[in-house]
Amino acid sequence: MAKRLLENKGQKWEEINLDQAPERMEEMLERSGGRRSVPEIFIDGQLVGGYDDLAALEGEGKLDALLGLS
Ligand SMILES: N[C@@H](CCC(=O)N[C@@H](CS)C(=O)NCC(=O)O)C(=O)O
Repeated sequence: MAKRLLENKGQKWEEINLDQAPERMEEMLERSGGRRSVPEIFIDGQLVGGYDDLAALEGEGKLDALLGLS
């Protein structure tokens, strides 16, 4: 759902799949402040959170600005 939302906004992203790159789990925990659920979404290196956080930003009309679209 996160990918669909970002795709609909014409965004590209780097996806790190922890199933394929388990060695990056520690990095994710550091960058997410210990959050273990996936996805953890970052925009310009800043933690947004999971899909629900991304969708909340969209609902509040704040996502486009974060993405540099407005
Ligand atoms: N609130 C999060 C929930 C994400 C979530 O529940 N992800 C599941 C996989 S689909 C997960 O990581 N479960 C393992 C865990 O919570 O440690 C979101 O909207 O992204």
